[in-house]
Amino acid sequence: MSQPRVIITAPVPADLREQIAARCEIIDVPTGSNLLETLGKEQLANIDGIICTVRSKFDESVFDAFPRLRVVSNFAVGYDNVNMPAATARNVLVCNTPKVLDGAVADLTFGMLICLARNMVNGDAHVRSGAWAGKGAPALTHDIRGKTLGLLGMGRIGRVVAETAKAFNMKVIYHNRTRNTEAEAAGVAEYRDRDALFAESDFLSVHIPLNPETRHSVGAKEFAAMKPTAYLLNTARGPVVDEAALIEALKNGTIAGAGLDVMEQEPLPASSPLCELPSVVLQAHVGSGTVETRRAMIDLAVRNLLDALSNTRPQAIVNPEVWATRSESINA
Ligand code: 8YV
Repeated sequence: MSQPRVIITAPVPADLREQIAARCEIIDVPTGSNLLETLGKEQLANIDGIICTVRSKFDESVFDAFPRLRVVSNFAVGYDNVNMPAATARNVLVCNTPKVLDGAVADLTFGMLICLARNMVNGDAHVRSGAWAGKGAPALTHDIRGKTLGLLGMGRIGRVVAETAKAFNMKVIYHNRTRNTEAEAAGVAEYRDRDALFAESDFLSVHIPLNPETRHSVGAKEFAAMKPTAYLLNTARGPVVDEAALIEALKNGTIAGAGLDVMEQEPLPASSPLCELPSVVLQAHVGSGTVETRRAMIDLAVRNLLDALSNTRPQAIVNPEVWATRSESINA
């Protein structure tokens, strides 16, 4: 039997690439390039699997071009780049990389939170410019201890952020579609309804996935409900926040500032009004961007791909119903 053919359009280290090459024929595609424009029709028709980043979009028309596709292994925990109903309807297994990045994303969330509360970006510029000698130290900033951190979303990442906040003696409140009674019982966070979450938080951190229901779900109404001294943090997905409304809220002083690792358009153009606002700390979608975490993510993504192609249940499946049908037909 011929080897499965797989597209690699994610950064795969040499040792893992060898593992794939031992069992599959590899077709390399530069990360983020349009698959349908890069590959010929015949090549597309013979692909069994793909390992990709969130920059590869899978809508109906893309799936239609891959009639043999059995697995999309996403090098990410988020899978908003994949039309899930379309994948499931075509029996394509979708895998992701949960858990291994929780700590790194929580750390970046806290890094931005402290940067904002202590005005560290401005502090750095103040020292570099020599203003310290002339004007003295910059204005006083604010404590984070004793303040309230509100988490919109209490999945795995939200939970690690909550635990981290406890080490800073913060009060943690959360809102989630389903209550996390385990986290509540462990004393990690108190539940609030959505309106109370926005009204009470000194820092409001977004940890929900992007889908049609959550797109722009944090907007003008939510900012108006927040304290004028409060900060927004987003390490989830840019389009969850209505960016135009956020820019307005920052300009008008409706809220005090924002820490953003994700934006509506990535890479963020330097011409964005966000780049002009001193109350904003910006990062380049690097929540999971540490050597250790990215290695753990790609280890898992490659394992997911190879398992799916050898009919072994992958560790992290987004649409287990596809696996159930597949294993039924294997065992029949
Ligand atoms: C990206 C992410 O995967 O995991 C996610 O959902 O958004 C990130 O960790 C990362 O940029 C690698 O592509």
